Amino acid sequence: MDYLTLEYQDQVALVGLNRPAKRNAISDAFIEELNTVITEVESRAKAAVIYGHGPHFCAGLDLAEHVKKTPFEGVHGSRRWHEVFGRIQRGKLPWFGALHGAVVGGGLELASSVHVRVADSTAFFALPEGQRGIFVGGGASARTARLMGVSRMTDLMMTGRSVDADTAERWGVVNYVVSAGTAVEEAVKMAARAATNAELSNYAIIHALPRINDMSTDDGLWVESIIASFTQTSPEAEERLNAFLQKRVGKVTNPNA
Ligand code: 1HE
Repeated sequence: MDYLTLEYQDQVALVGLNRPAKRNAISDAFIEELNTVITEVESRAKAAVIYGHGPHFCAGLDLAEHVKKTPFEGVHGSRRWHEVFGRIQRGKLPWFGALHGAVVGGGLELASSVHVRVADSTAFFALPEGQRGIFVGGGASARTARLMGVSRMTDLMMTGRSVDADTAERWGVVNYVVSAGTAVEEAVKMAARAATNAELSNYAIIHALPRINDMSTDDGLWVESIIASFTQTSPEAEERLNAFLQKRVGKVTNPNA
């Protein structure tokens, strides 16, 4: 592989963006390799972690390649990013992002496609498309705006400013902030835990929550009831419910204890 590394720790796949000399900037060939790796990961793992090699998570779109494209090639490129990132967001597995350094432009769009984001204290977030004379094209207007809100995204794009990991956490862009250099380790622990959930529950979480979020309350509640009933009648749910009732598995932990 030219742009990615792939290894497994038990049921967790670790996917590393591996073009550090160009700050993991994403070219057309890079996105195709990511697409291939997603297929491979879905066939072998129960959860995945994506992270960046080198000093940054990802500097976004490969601007050297992009500058030579026609507008129509630009549309196709954007639509391909949508397809590939969509396979992460609405695929078979929970994905965890381990973020450090620059998480900018298309790098933030990639990070917005995963399900849980863990940033270390070196991470910073920006959408410099306005300054580059372009617009977001890898899903930020739909995904990143849903995380941080349209007003904050407008601010980032208008002013070109960067925000740190604590601000990103306050804005709902990242779920956890951890100390420098520990994001991968923490994300792998969380992914390993998620890998032990019922596969059907993980699938429902990934697919139902964002869709219900886009529905009216009334439609959302109806869909929720169908999924609740569908999951609870599975043999795996019966086994897991009985395991709790027979005290064979642990209780929910109390964070104040
Ligand atoms: C790149 C790219 C890139 C770095 N495309 N080559 N993204 C941006 O506008 C972010 C542009 N990048 C930066 O602001 C900085 O590179 C970083 C803050 C991310 C990192 O800084 P630093 O000092 O660690 O690295 P550097 O010296 O700036 O970059 C090292 C090399 O990577 C250098 O190439 P070199 O041949 O001179 O060594 C850079 O040119 C190259 N490089 N970033 C191509 N993005 C689907 S739509 C999505 C739209 C977007 O993503 S727009 C935002 C693009």
